[in-house]
Amino acid sequence: MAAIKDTINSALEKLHLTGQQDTLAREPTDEQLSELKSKYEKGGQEQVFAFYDNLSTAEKASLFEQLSGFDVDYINQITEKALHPAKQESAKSTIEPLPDNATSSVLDSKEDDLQKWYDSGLELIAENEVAVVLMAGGQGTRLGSSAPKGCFDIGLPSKKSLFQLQGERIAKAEQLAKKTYGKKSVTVPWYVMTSGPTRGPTEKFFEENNYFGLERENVTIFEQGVLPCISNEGRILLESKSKVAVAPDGNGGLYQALIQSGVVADMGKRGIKHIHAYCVDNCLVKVADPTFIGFSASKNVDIATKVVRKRNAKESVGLILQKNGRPDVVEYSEIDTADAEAKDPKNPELLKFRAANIVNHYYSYSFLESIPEWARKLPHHVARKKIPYVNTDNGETIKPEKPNGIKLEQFVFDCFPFLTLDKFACMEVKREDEFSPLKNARGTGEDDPDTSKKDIMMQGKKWVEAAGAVVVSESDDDGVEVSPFISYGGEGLEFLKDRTIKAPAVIEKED
Ligand code: UD2
Repeated sequence: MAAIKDTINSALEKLHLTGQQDTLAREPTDEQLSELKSKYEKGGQEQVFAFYDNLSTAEKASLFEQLSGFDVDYINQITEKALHPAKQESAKSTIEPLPDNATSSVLDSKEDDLQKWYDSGLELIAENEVAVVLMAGGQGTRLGSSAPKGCFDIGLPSKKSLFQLQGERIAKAEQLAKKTYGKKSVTVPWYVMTSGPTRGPTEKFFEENNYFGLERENVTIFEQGVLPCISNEGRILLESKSKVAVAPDGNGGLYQALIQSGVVADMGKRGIKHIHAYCVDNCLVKVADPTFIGFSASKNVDIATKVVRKRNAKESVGLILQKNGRPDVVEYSEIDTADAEAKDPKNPELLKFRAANIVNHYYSYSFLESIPEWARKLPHHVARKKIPYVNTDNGETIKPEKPNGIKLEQFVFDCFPFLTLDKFACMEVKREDEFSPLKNARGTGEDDPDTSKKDIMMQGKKWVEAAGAVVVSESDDDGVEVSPFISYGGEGLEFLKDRTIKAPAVIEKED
């Protein structure tokens, strides 16, 4: 039998299959198979081999490869913690808003502080010390789109997608730094994290759009990991007789992925010191924001995060706060109502916890270098789901009516408590300038394509009016789209002084 397998494997090698997705997995030898089987049996997960003997050679090879990629003990350990969380800490963990010295607010910062942060951040970009990481592995379930969210056209006059807006803002930041600091060339590398379902379509979209004018070698698309879906009884579920049911491991999977994909190593080779990581669905995001980079670098922190004022107690945002004296975030899906609705004792008009997370984080390079020391300590959160699976007793595929299992995901902000408060900073920014997430399908009326489009058009209108132009429009909803190539944050629009602009309009040329 072993001889036949060797013949098959050498035949596969001769096929010279190229490309990651075409490489056929190799069928295991008998000893490889029995070694893996015993690991799963010891871990009480032997059901994943229920149909193995009747699979085709290719199916055996791909199931063997998939199962070899999992650490059964680690999966059992995180499953146990997820299904049977340790009793709540004896003293209910004390959550408090961040202390004033850990936060700064653009809303009430002095103009010269903001200018100082902007200038120093732009200089760091000019020194090629800044990189950008985009989290784009989420699937737009609530949006109702099957394509990756970054591809979404929110209906701007230019029809630009979120990815294009973000790519053009990077190009503009490079150009501003180059011009201001007289550099021959400036590069802000863009690392785009995708997941299994979003990788292919994202790569295709970037190719088709010629990387939005950026140099191909400065744009890296990498993939986050997956975790098996688990039954309510703690068993790994099969999606088919030859495939384990898996799901992306959450945006907290970013950290392992940054190491395993070689992104941190590449940043090191390029001399990167400051990293901006952000959420794909925020159409107003200031990618590689010089002010945020300068602010964070000046505080010499390992992590900084941008927040906006929470809209109301029910808004689906995490809350940046301190827990037991450490920076922390409580996700909207896990905060209890009393805390969400608590009022500020000094000002009952305001929510006590109002620093809303907007997935907009700064990291020092040295912090990302330390990922291997703590990545496995990052907790997993449980999402109870209806997960189609194969009944390993009779081979039947079941589409459950109610949640029959859990998906385990990590949250990107769960490493915040690994820091002491002096290595953490928080910058409050204006929601209208910096946060308009695309979460819901058109027509929802909140955080949907129409609110995204409107927020961009209103921002552009504010910019051109501040530059001295007059905007005329039939309806207040008509605004002005200003291309990122013309202005990053409202600067450089003097050429529009005394111009009359008929909205809706697009400003994409300096003529
Ligand atoms: C996120 C934040 C929440 C709040 C809200 C505001 C987390 C864990 N929660 O909630 O606190 O800030 O956004 O908009 O950050 N992603 C991946 N891989 C995954 C899952 C998500 O890359 O496996 C990316 C996703 O593409 C997006 C970002 O992470 O860029 C946030 O994901 P989401 O929109 O699903 O998170 P949401 O809205 O539940």
